[in-house]
Amino acid sequence: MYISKSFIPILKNNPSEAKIKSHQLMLRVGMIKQSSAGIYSWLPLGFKVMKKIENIVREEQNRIGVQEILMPTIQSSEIWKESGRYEDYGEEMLRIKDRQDREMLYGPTNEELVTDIFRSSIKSYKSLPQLLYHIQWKFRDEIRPRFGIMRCREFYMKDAYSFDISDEEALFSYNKFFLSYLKTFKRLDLVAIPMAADTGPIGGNLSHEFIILAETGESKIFTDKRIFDLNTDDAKLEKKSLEEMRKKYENYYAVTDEKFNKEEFEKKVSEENRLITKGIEVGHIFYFGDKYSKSMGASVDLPGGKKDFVKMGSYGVGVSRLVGAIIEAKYDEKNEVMKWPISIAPYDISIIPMINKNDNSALDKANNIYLELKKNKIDAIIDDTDENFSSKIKKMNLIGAPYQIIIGKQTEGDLLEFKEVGEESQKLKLNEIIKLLTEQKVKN
Ligand code: 5CA
Repeated sequence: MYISKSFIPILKNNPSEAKIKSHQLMLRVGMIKQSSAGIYSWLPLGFKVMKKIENIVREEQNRIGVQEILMPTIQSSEIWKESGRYEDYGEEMLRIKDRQDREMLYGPTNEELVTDIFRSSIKSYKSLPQLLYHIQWKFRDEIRPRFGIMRCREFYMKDAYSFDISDEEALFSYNKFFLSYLKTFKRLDLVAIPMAADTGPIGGNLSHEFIILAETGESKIFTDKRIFDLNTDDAKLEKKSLEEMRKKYENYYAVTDEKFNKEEFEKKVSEENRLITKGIEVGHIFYFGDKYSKSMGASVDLPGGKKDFVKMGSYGVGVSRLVGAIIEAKYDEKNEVMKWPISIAPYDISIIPMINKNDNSALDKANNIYLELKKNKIDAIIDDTDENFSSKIKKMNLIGAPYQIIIGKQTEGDLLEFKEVGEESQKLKLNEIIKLLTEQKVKN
């Protein structure tokens, strides 16, 4: 991409309405544009990052055997009346009437709709488990939308649903998602901690929020620091192994404020291991047994001829929120430097030529490098404008490609000034840069 042709509307200064750094950067660098309170358009840079996050989330869902579907955003009120949530959901639900005066709504979540899909086709325990997911826009008429896309009204979510024959099997499904979430967030270069949490309007009595630490987060958390040292390396996609993995995490105290108990915290966690801080909820998983299957009549035939209601769970990832959460974790606000993890960066590398009047040699060189990178599937952004060098650097630091090639005084022959953002620059040949980036991309 050439800066001169791009739609990346960068602002000179931080927008005053943004209170947290992710919101500041996203507006500053033109990733999003507000269209009304809590509703945003995604511009090329923001959209590109979100799509890459979506893809990682999708790959990790597929890896544990969840099947992708796509349900609509607009739902009929009837199924919500069956479950009893039409009234319970309250003002957060956007209610709409169609021309026949039928009550419709913009889905805030999909337990009812997916249960309706399930019950129309699956009749026997032999077809279980069923694991389904979709990635779709949701609408919640939040009373106080804030912090840009972090708490907005229209947002992009991956929501998955599991259907099982028994509690035991359902917990196996729950644990698969537990592991899958840890792996997903790790690929996004985030440390997300599973914390015991309240279930709110979704229901049930088992639930974990996946939280990343951030001063600007809205969730207050109480945890044992040692939970940060755990990993999932030895977990296999088998019942026993997954149980052990979850136990390993649950051994350490980690709760959100709704579940906080001071006495228990102080008893279980020695003083030097206590951490009380704030975080951002990027995922949330729930087990609620037959809450929806019973009220909506979703049952299957059991082996002995009897019938029973299926046991269900639901599993959400805030795909659009993750864009902001990653910025909160990675953006150096003081120096105005963003470094996206290579797995989701809008561009792999930026090329910054120092262009002098009446001399096109730096731009020509930059162009050739750009084409060579493209041939090698490395996505570069090149600043072909005639702005001064320091504003070019500033701009690229905000856009946040994790690597830079600077073509200026330091460039001698085929040795290029190459820099990983935040590190010292070094002199490398183009083929060495290609090799390094290709390795990084494969690894991530
Ligand atoms: N049906 C369940 C699981 S699929 C559900 O809706 N869970 S949830 O309410 O916890 O939402 C899942 C994730 O969506 C949250 O963890 C959060 O990351 C994201 N999310 C929820 N509300 C908002 C919002 N107002 N703005 C941005 N992201 C949100």
